[in-house]
Amino acid sequence: MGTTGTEYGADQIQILEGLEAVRKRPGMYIGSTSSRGLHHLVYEIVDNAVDEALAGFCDTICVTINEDNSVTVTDNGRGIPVGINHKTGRPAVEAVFTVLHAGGKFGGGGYKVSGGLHGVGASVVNALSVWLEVEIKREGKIYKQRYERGKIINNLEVTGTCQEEESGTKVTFFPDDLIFEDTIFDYDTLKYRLRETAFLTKGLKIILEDNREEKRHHEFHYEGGIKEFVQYLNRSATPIYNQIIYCEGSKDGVWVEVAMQHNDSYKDNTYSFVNNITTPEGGTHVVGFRNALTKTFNDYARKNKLLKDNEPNLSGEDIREGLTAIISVKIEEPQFEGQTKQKLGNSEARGAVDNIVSNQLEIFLEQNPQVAKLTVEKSVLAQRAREAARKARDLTRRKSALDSTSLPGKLADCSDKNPENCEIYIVEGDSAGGSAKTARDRATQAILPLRGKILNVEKARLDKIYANAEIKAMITAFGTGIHEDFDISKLRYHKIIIMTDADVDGAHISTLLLTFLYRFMPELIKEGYVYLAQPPLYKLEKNKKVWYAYSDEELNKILLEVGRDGNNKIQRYKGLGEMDAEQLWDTTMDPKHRVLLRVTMDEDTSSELDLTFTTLMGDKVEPRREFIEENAKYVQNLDI
Ligand code: TTJ
Repeated sequence: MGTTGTEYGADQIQILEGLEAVRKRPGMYIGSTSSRGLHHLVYEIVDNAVDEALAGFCDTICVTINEDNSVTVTDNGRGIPVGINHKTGRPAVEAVFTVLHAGGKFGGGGYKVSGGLHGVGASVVNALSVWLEVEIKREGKIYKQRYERGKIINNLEVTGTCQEEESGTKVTFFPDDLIFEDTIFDYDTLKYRLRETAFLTKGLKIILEDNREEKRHHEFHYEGGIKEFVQYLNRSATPIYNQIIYCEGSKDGVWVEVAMQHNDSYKDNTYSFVNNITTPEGGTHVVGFRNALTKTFNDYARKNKLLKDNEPNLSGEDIREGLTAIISVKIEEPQFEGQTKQKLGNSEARGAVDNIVSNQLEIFLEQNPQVAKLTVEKSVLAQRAREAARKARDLTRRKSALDSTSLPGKLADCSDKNPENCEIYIVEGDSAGGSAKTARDRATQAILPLRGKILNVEKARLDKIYANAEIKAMITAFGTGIHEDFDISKLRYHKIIIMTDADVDGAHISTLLLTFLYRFMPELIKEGYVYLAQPPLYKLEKNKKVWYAYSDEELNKILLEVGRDGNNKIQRYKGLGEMDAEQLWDTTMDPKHRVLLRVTMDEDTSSELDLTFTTLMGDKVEPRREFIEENAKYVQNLDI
């Protein structure tokens, strides 16, 4: 057997056709060819190593972004088997990288390999890489094989020796720029996801390293697993008791782990995972959890006279007010449902989670009556506030203040009634609002001026939020309604553009507005309807010619071009109000010249995004300072 060159038999031809299909329709296998799909490549490889950790044979995984932007994933597991498969006559490892496993995650169909929960992705990653190399340490030998765009370049060969007891797998791949729109890995995206993976796999150490220009390094290792995840998510909040409630067990082939703790905020902050993959749309596991929580707390409250006979039951929403929870299930053959295949469908998961949480939570509450008392008291307050909010909403609904039949007085609406053509500018302050009203294209651009700082929805209960004038004006103008009435098909503008001053106050107002949209109308962000306007920072005039600069770098570039001398008068804009209508139109509102940033969210790391808002908008100063320090360099990246 030679070490290079490969003879192709019928099996190999079939394999090549399989991987060719992946290259033809990559979206079917990794969701998309955007940056999200690119990062999926890393998760697909890492998942294989995580499976080895779940099987109990590996405790450390290293992920390195190399100088050339290739990525290396190493584990200290048993090493992928290298023995010859009797059927194919080829080493087992070869099949891992060249045989496409049935279906593929995003195309539907099963995707499980022997014992592991993930681990189909390696051949997909191989197909979508310019090159991929695997190195395996096993039984004193080091084995290596290389592939290019999925094709075997050389047979598996022994390249050296290692300690007999040493073992592990190392995979390096270079993503294909013929496939991906962008092949540059983002360190933070990997950081958030790998931290989450480490939380979900207690005891596993994950090391992340960036060896490109800017060297970075993180280590994630949580002996407490999801209990530490809940602590981490609550680190900017104020818990109402110290304990983390924890339940685990297995029933009908479903392994269940739940951790939770209430804080003094008003929102439900529950994240659910199936086989370490986030399920933003929930599913049967979440239904089972909610059932158990509502039933157990009500039973306890009745039995211990925390609720009187004449008082109504607490609703699920009441009990989940201020709850931070992680629901993690592991299941051999998960069925995903819904449009985006992100909702767990297996009915056995509902029963398993319900049963395990009910039994263990009941015992926990008996043993920790103080936790039960504090939670029930908070839930009763939530119940009253919810009732008040409902009355306020009903009242305003009757007065039709929240539907678009009576638009807010401050809104200067556009004349075009086709939402696809229409934009609404949400503008800070009346004076900037005035300029914007003069400047706008009346046919398609509506202006809604807001006065001063808007309400911080992280710190207010529902009744207060719905009573807030600025928030009511936005809801009415958008036309979508809110809460159970929300209907995105009624949206009156397909661009919602936040326009604030290019200074610290402006950034704060933008964040408050985004927080409101993220918490109350996340669909608007998910569907890509929300934008940030980019007003210029400087105006430069010379010989009657005008330039605008949107950053300091841009200003310097322009100065280099036109020459810096006494004849140009540079003007620094302190706010939108300093621009006259014509300048505002030219620089910020004219669809032909303006720069708009679309606000997007990465659902793969949504727990991190949530934490960003809690940290930025919450009460605690220290986590906020840390967050800003840690992210100061990256805040120009307005992708939230
Ligand atoms: C499979 O069952 C027999 C013993 O070895 C098991 C196995 O394949 N383990 C394994 C796979 N450990 N690590 C991997 C792996 C690691 C990386 C980084 C990438 C891939 C594709 C697999």
